[in-house]
Amino acid sequence: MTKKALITGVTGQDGSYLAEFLLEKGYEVHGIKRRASLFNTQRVDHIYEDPHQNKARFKLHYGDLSDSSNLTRILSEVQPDEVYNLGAQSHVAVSFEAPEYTADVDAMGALRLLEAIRFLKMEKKTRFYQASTSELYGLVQEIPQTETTPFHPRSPYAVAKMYAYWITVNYRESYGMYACNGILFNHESPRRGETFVTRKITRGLANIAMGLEKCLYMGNIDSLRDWGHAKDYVRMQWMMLQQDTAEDFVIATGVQYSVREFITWSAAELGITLEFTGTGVDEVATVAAIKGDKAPALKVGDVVMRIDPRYFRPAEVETLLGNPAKAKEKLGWTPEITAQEMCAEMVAEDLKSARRTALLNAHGLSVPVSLEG
Ligand code: NDP
Ligand code: GDR
Repeated sequence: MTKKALITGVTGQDGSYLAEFLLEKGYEVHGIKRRASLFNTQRVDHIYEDPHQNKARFKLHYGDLSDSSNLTRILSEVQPDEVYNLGAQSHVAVSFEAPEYTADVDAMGALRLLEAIRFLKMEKKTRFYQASTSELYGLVQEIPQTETTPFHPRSPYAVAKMYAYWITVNYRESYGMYACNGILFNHESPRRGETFVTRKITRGLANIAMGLEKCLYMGNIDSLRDWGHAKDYVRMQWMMLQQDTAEDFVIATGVQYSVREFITWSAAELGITLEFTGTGVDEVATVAAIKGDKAPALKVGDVVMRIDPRYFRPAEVETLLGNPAKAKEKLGWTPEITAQEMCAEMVAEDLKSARRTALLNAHGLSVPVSLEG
């Protein structure tokens, strides 16, 4: 029998990699996409199959985590063996601007799915994965963080995700559901949203190298993160649903770097050596040397990064470092792609795209570049 999976957030970074992974494993994959005024399926267009063909194994449904009736109907129609709840307002800084919406989607959305599974009496059939997060640790109580480290969330996003974490545990304990949390540390890829810090840096520097932008404006570059590759992390999401009993796992690399280091690596991928001078809001990064021809628009002495306090958060998570020992020991999982390899892949993809835009511009086909975020 072909297994069926339902993915919320299928149009996002993780959703797209997970859909590819499950299709390769032979699953029939159903995804929930939101109605938008423009196409929002770019990350999954390459696996889209014409629904007019009987054999299509990848199917999209309109829906929203704020709409219980819609979620209940989709669950009832699809009858999935596995539900991956990846949908969320996932931007920490934005959650300070839209806290109520974030709570509705990120906290109540998880409850709506769990309750729909129970209402439909699918709790013995359907396994549930909740996309939990290292942001739960917030003001960290222990280094490195494990499955037993106490939580201290530091944003409306993290507080909402804390509700989702506990309601998942609660449905497991109350109704015997196979429901589990993956406590995932930051994971990135060329498909990462453009306003998260890694992608903002790789895309911004690639654009600057090609003369499409002048300068990167950053927030707290002293922030420390444990960055992995999304491809490695979606494999683990699936593994967590294949065990005999449901358990929660930390997924991390166990290595930590600063945002400043990520900027330095990204610049190095473009042949640029940066010099950081000044402190606090006056810190800048200047081009100290250039090798090769990847950054034709730059010269030594150009300032390519400044600090803009607009990107500081009302409460910051200064440091995160995970200990994935349980995942290694119980599931045999180890990440395969290092943060530096991932950075190189992201810069290469963003440089390709910047070159394409620069080429079009050179031929008079002016293409605006989005700079907000
Ligand atoms: P993305 O922001 O790339 O994707 C989020 C997805 O959720 C998108 O498909 C988005 O749709 C969808 N979505 C947003 N709001 C709603 C809504 N109201 N109803 C239904 N769907 C909605 O996130 P990632 O792929 O990076 O992350 C996946 C999940 O994992 C998220 O829950 C995130 O909070 C969590 N997480 C992520 C980590 C990371 O480092 N990436 C680490 C730990 C946890 P649209 O495309 O239309 O915007
Ligand atoms: P995070 O990711 O908040 O950890 O949440 P993000 O990449 O947004 O920030 C990481 C760190 O970089 C600092 N920073 C900046 N961040 C952004 N976005 N833009 C900037 O200009 C900037 N300058 C410095 C931030 O302050 C922060 O310390 C991500 C999301 O994917 C969540 O959904 C997920 O749960 C967690 O990772 C784990």
